[in-house]
Amino acid sequence: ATSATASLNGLSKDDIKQAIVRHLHCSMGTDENKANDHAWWKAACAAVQEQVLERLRSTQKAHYMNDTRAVHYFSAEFLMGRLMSNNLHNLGLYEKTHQAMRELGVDLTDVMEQEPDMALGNGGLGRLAACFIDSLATLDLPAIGYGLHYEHGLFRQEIRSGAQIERPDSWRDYGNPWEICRPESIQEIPLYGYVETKYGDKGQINKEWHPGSIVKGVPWDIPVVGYGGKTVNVLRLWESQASDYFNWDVFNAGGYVDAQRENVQAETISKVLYPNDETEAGKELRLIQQYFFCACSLKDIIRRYKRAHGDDWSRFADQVVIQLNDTHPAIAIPELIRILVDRAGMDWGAAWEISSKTFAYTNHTLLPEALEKWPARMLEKILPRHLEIIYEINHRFMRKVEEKWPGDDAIKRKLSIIEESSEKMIRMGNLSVIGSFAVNGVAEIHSRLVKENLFPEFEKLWPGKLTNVTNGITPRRWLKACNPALSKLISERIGDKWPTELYKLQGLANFADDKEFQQQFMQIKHDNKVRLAAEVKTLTGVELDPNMIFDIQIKRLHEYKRQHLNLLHILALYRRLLEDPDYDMHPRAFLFGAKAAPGYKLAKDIIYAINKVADKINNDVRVNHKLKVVFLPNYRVSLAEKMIPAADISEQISTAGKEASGTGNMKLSLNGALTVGTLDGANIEIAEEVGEENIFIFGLTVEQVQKLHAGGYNPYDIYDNSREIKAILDWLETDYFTPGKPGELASVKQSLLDGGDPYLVLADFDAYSEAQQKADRAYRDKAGWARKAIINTARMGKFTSDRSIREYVERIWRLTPCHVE
Ligand code: 26Y
Repeated sequence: ATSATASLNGLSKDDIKQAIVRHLHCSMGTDENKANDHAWWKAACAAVQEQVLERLRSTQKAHYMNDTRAVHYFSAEFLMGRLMSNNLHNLGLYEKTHQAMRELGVDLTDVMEQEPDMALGNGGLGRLAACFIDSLATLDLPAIGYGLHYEHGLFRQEIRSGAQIERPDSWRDYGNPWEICRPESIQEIPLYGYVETKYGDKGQINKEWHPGSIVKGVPWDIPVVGYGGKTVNVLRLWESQASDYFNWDVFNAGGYVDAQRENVQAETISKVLYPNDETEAGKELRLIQQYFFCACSLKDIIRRYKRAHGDDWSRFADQVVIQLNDTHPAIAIPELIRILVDRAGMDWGAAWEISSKTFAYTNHTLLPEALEKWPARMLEKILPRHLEIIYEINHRFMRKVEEKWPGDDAIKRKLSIIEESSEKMIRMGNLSVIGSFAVNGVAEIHSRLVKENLFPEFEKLWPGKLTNVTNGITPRRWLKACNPALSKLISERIGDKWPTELYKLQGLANFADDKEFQQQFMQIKHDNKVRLAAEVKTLTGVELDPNMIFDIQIKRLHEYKRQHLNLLHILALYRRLLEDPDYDMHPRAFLFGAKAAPGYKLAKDIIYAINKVADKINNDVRVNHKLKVVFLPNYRVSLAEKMIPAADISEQISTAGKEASGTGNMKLSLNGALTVGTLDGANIEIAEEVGEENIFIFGLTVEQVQKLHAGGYNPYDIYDNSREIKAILDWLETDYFTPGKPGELASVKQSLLDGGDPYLVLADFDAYSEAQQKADRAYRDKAGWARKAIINTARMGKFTSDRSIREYVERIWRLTPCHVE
């Protein structure tokens, strides 16, 4: 066994073989001769799951016996991807299973391609949750992830004639072998209806919510295997079903209630993941989704707490900490208060004391359009009691604000949970800050901006409550599993402890100038490029020469992420090559992967423009030996795992101040890609780690961006004064890229001129072009580039999600590990 963990695992190759064949026979009802890859995959999963479930039982027993404090990670999204390879690696069974299957005449890598991605998330925030639960299990921390069991995850993207088409994602169509249904833990969740005020005999007021509708929450557990295979935590996802509950209140109250009554089609609640990120749609069903999974999860937590502590609530906040992944689960705050006040009969002060020591909140964005607000009217209809509770929280908070800033109504208006616009809105960010004991941003610069710009007065009210925890990624998935050749090379040089002690990678810096190591490192990169080129050929028909620079931008499509800046630069190169066939550049392939929110018109237009430009360039024999452009359809975790190991250049080019952190930037750099990036999010911290000679930083800083906007930025000034920019933008309006259909790409130009260029694409263009030229020159120095690439890998130790989790544990969660036998 090559891995350190493999020796910990008693299973032999023959045991694995037997288990797989047994499942082929007994679970799949087929045999070695008839089985196709899908059947092999299922049988192999079942064999692995046996191991997983045994460890799950020991873990749960250990947690129960120790009655440990645990973190409950509430997230509307968990972007898990595939689990097979990850579980095998974390159990230390990968090599043995690979051999076992080879002896059975099947190839494990082919078989693993059968697994659909678990795409229950949009992008960064959802993938972060997945990396975090991996680290929590690896660090033997008592933790549970809570979320929604969407029947359909993020849509599957097809590209037809260059345009994005959305198709439903069906990750469970043929059954998901990893999940376990737990009907014994079903919950009933109330919705709609009205609140009755009751007066007690001592003059006290009691509120009772008479719901108009009840839905059932059915939990599905996905085991989360820690590296080393000792702790197996769970991700518990709630599926909604119609309730057979007969609602007596509704029945007895008669006509009045009928008027209040609303029927949700219970099954629709967990049907589909909303494909928007960063723009809040304000849809009723989305609010119901949020409340549904929070209410189910809280009931689950309280049931478990009561099993150990009965009706004694005094230790609740010692045992339970709930992390809110953005404001999406913020409705859990009034829900807990409701349970404590209305159900447990606690007075407000005692309930607030508990609740405000239980919740902590992570902010992931400063973009105003991404800050969640719900119409008070909508809350009143769906969750009437919660609206009352929010008003009470706000009322008491406003008294505190009055004490601090007497008579200052402007500050009150700003800090209030309630926005008094034409339609009264509930600001979930404000609620989250007020209702939590800790608030964090996700990278240094982002946390500073949260403090200075988003919630400045909150910092004065509660000094120290706002902090930073820089994001991280799990090196198990994002290096060990996805880049096996590089992992092996690394282990040969520095030992095999790096997956859990990523700072050990700095040992590689000693070999940065070692010719043999450089050659091995770059050969692996080359082989990964060959493999990706084959995949690109299959998916798009485009042929890539692996000697080209592979320049990769993979992330959701957003104006602030500026895929169109990349596109403009590609057009500039194209034009330079047409004007001067000897234009000096190393051949380069630009690869994109991106999904656009289905309702985001300009984002879809940018995808269309990339595809049309790609078509033209790839078929233009004058340039296509030097320039290729590929848009890979249906970007997702499993595709990222193939693209990232093959990247030479990582595009991280958001407008400074807009990208909270980024995590793809870390994955690419870890795999030896060099970043072309702005001083934004975690790029700044990556630059600090790798040193300025190993990264291509360009563009406006946050302060310069603010100044430019304040001074009245006019993109026409740039357009009128730059021959190149003018030519490129005008080119987009012709029918050069869309023969016979001039104007099809005009919206991109339009957004950058009459649209005001809100993300300063034109303002950063020249600096970007220069940085790209530097990267091009640097690449031609083979040894120099190898050195830089090695240093990138060597300096990524900081960005393991284990480090992020340790910071959460020390500064926010205060957990102690619980070791499992
Ligand atoms: C309100 C709703 C429409 C919504 C849904 C999803 C709003 C936002 C999102 C997702 C946001 C997201 O993924 N943010 C990203 O979080 C990453 C992890 O912290 C960051 O690295 C990344 O910069 C940030 O854009």
